[in-house]
Amino acid sequence: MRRVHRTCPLCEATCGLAVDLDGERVAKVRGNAADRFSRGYLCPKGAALAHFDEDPDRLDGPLRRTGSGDFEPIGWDEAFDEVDRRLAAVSKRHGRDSVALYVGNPLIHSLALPMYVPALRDELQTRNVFSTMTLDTMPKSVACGLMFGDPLAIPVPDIDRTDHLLLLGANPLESNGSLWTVPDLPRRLKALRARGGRLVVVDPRRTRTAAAADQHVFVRPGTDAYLLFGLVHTLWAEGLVGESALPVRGMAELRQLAQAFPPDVVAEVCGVPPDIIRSLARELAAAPTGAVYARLGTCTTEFGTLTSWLVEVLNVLTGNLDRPGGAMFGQPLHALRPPGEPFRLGRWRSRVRNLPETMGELPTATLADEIITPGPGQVRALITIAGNVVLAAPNGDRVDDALRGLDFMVSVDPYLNETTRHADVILPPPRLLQAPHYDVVLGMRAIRRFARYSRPALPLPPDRPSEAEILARLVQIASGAGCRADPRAVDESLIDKTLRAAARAPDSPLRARSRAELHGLLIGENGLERRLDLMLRLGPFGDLFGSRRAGLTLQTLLDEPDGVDLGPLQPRVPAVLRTSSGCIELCPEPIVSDVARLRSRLPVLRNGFVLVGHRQLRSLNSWSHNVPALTGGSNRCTLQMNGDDARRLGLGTGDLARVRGRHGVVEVPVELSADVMTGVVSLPYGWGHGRTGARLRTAAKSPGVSINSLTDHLSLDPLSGTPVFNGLPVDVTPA
Ligand SMILES: Nc1nc2c(c(=O)[nH]1)N[C@H]1C(S)=C(S)[C@@H](COP(=O)(O)OP(=O)(O)OC[C@H]3O[C@@H](n4cnc5c(=O)[nH]c(N)nc54)[C@H](O)[C@@H]3O)O[C@H]1N2
Ligand SMILES: Nc1nc2c(c(=O)[nH]1)N[C@H]1C(S)=C(S)[C@@H](COP(=O)(O)OP(=O)(O)OC[C@H]3O[C@@H](n4cnc5c(=O)[nH]c(N)nc54)[C@H](O)[C@@H]3O)O[C@H]1N2
Ligand code: SF4
Ligand SMILES: [Mo]
Repeated sequence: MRRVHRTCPLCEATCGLAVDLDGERVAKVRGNAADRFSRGYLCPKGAALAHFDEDPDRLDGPLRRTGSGDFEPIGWDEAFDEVDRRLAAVSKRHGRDSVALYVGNPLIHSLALPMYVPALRDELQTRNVFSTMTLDTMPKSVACGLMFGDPLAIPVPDIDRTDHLLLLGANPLESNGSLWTVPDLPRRLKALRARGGRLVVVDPRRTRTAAAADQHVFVRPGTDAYLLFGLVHTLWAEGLVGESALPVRGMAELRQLAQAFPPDVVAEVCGVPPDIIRSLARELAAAPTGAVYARLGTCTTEFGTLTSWLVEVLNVLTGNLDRPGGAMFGQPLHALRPPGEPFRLGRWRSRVRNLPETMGELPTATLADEIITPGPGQVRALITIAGNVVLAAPNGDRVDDALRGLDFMVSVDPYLNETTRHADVILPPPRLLQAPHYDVVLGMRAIRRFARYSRPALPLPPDRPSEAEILARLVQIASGAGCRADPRAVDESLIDKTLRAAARAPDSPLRARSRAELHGLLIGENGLERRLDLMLRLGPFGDLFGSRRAGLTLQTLLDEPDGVDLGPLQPRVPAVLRTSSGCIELCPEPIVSDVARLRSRLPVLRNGFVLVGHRQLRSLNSWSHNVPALTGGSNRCTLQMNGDDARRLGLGTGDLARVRGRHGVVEVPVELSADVMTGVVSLPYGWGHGRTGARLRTAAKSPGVSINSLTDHLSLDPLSGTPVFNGLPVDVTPA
């Protein structure tokens, strides 16, 4: 028996776990009480980590699709050979843009993925890059990119020091936070209230988080932008906007824009009484410190970017942006890629629907169009990495059909699932406990300046490549070096590139040092660790190769398996700003134009049902339903609806309802719930496992339906290209 401490890779909370191993098997998973960040917290998914890890349906080697549509096991060399040959053939014949890339959500929980996917993108040189960002976070990135100049500069609520939290469209007591790395949120929320702070939740469902709040406000789905504009309007109308200590531009214009949205006018659209709107604004302004935070339920709506913008506008107007207890910019302990030019939207457009590029990507909602529509630049080959786009994308059934038409598809994924069943080759990463862990991405969203590194808890089986090696070999293939090239060369060349750039920076202490010397100083058992060491040494607290005394290196993290905690966040304006003006832009042009769209829809009130999604505590996107320990109980795919609505339709709990969206229909059992607003129905996201060809034996027993059989690939937030997953009109009848 031995115990290892490591990070849970399943959600954004990044809890520290204590895992007891009996040989190669997990005997017990506990929250690590000694962990400096999560202090012993563990949720049911973390407790089931061993079951994820030991799932017999996880693939233990590469698969190749045969002529008859079955899969056969093949060796790793053969698999990479096939990928090389077939990708090269497509690219040679049809050009670089004919190869597309789709990267899924586990990227943000991985060390290997964020370390190689950017290099893979660079080498592929295709415009057809897609990811979950345009199904999830892009509205935030666009709003913050335009306001702060950097799409990665997304503030997080400083929960441990705040007096007031206004949460919209987020249910962190079940999701454990998103774009907000905050382990042990239940305790932190309790502490907030115990010190006299206030929690207010705005959601069309009375969620677990809403039930734990001081106040829950029902809102009509998709209308938060109106509600928040009502708050902004109130702040000005009641003289609650102070002088900003921050460098801001556009105050007068903002005030002008808000005039069209008085509480009495917006109340009708968002279903929140004007008095409540005014009191939400007053309380936020009166609190000594406070933060507004809005997440998935508000991002994936018709006005997702405007809503995300208004959140930060409120944080600025109430003096809460960038101050302790307010909404603060995260500070990872490692160096990030140097920020480029100030953020710009739409540097190019998608071929078929002319949709704007954001952060170098095109909207995933148009992936199927790019595959289906003939013509120069048509996508004919697809690489998916850690993504289940068939269940994740709007109108997923259309994506499912589109994937059948590809000339070649390769997937890096542990499962043969709804998406990878279309692949010609599947390259499975090893078990979770065979992988190292460091939070490259989530470090940016953490509420403390914290980092933790875990080496693999278990060794790789012989001849099994790590996920880092799989990806490095794909980088080599994409670069034209071929499948036989040494994957370690990728790391060494990236290290070299980073060192050159670091030495070029004005007044860099590395200028006078030889690169060979610096290479020689890096520690680590492999290229991935050496790169991490480099990022830590060059980071804001790094040792700069001895130039900064007691600075961080990988060794510091290796010596502290319970994590290195450098304390709470500190104000970062103006250093964090990348706008060309050097100021916070309150009224960037693309936003102002979109406000006109918001205004023009003001009188529109919908009749009939609208659909929203939700997440479940014991479920993880689309890929946990195969874990027996997490199935059953509350973990079912049902249509939540209000009792009054259900009775009107003659539906009771357990009855089948037929739900019709613009492109598809599903039949699903109803669950009556007083917690859902009238006129709203809600399906959990991530279900719909009943497709032939997948190898998910447990999930297939209770497949549920996919909410994305109902959503619409044409219905997007125009600025970010993100689909309307929430607030979509649907038709509900008894089945
Ligand atoms: N247990 C668990 N945890 C997870 C995941 C999981 O699948 N399971 N997934 C992870 C991922 S990828 C993400 S992105 C995060 C998401 O985490 P959160 O951002 O917390 O999102 P959800 O839990 O989906 O909750 C969204 C809420 O928005 C509400 N909502 C819907 N429409 C509207 C609207 O128009 N306005 C408002 N104000 N509210 C609305 C819904 O009722 C729902 O309660 O969770 C992560 N954590
Ligand atoms: N209608 C509706 N649609 C939604 C949402 C919604 O709320 N409503 N939520 C959206 C959101 S927030 C998100 S993030 C997306 C998620 O979209 P995706 O990321 O495409 O979907 P996931 O279900 O997270 O699938 C993750 C995939 O990665 C694989 N995987 C797991 N771990 C690893 C690993 O370590 N390495 C590799 N290579 N693969 C791994 C899993 O087997 C699975 O195939 O869906 C979006 N779609
Ligand atoms: S909250 Fe998230 S990180 Fe923590 S144990 Fe649960 S799944 Fe893992
Ligand atoms: Mo997500």
